[in-house]
Amino acid sequence: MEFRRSILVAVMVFMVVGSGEGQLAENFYGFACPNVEAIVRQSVMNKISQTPITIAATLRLFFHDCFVEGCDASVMIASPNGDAEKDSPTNLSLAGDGFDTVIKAKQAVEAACPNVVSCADILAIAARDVVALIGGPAFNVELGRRDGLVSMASRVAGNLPGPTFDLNLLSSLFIKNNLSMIDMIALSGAHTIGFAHCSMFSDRLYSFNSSSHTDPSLDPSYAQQLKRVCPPYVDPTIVVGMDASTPTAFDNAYYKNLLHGKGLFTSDEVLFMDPISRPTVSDFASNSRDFFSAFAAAMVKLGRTGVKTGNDGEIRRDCTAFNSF
Ligand code: HEM
Ligand SMILES: *[C@@H]1O[C@H](CO)[C@@H](O)[C@H](O)[C@H]1NC(C)=O
Ligand SMILES: *[C@@H]1O[C@H](CO)[C@@H](O)[C@H](O)[C@H]1NC(C)=O
Ligand SMILES: CC(=O)N[C@H]1CO[C@H](CO)[C@@H](O)[C@@H]1O
Repeated sequence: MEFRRSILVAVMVFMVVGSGEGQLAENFYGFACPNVEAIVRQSVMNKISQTPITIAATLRLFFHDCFVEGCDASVMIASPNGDAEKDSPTNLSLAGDGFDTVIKAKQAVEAACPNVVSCADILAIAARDVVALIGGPAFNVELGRRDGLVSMASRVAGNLPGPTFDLNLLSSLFIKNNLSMIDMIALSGAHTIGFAHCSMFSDRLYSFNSSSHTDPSLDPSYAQQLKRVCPPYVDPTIVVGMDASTPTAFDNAYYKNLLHGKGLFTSDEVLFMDPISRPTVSDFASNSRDFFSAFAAAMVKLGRTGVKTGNDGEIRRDCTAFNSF
């Protein structure tokens, strides 16, 4: 009787563990690769010390990965035919340093624990680390993602937001990914760091509408400043800091700027212009703790988007290529 009961308990424990297999967990690699987070962090720090651009590049790469096919490192795939996700025109501006961060961290992880940690998880850890390393919120990252088997340029369009989006377009795209309007406003705060090419906002300076060339929601002196850096027919490689006041700090200045007509994209400024999202922008502008906790919570939710777990997908050996090829 005792014997049979212990078998029953063992079977039940097995079932609980078995059904949890399909979920993300903070200690997912606790047995298989206990130091994975320390290894990635060290690799990310080395990379940042070589090129600080790594920080913004890695954070943006995570977002683009998650919104297309889910957080499954599909964005990392390199195709000899130039038709993978990262080859889409919307990716034109993804900085190479984000890709390099994941490739280097994967190499460091493989040296310690071969074939157990996914590229998708390494990107999620690296994106969390870059935020904390420049003074943003620190938070625990959920793990257990598997790498995807699909990466197609043709599947990017419609899944990533554009800089001219209004609140409805932004909200509906984020809601499609199980992210609320507050998550969307908090994640947009990622634009407190990083750079944008002039072409991303030049319509606001030179061709807004038939009665006004300049977007009237832009602060006039900020518009003048942007026109100086981005004259018509500017060199397409010229970039502008997206946070006009503290471009290299992860802080709530992004929201303070919006209050003063200094959001770089329409999709930034609209968060303050629209009365529905304005109260959240005002809160984040006056209370950086509220911004930090909302940002951390939204990053965890972003990291759950369309994930493959359990036996889905694969653990890629090389982040830029499917195992089967
Ligand atoms: C809400 C809708 C969003 C829109 C319309 C948008 C659009 C853009 C655009 C057009 C750029 C400039 C690209 C370039 O010219 O090089 C950019 C840069 C950037 N975005 Fe977003 N983005 C959005 C949300 C996000 C989110 C959710 C994150 C991350 C959590 C993010 C992180 C970044 C970062 C860090 C950069 C700077 C990249 C660099 O300096 O290399 N963005 N974004
Ligand atoms: C141009 O934009 C301004 C500010 O948004 C608006 O008031 C005006 O009606 C627009 N004009 C046209 C012709 O669309
Ligand atoms: C959103 O959540 C639902 C319910 O948990 C889930 O079935 C769906 O896959 C999620 N969508 C994304 C894009 O993660
Ligand atoms: C980083 C990266 O791979 N960028 C590519 C994005 O897509 C364009 C083509 O649309 C490529 O030229 C870039 O190399």
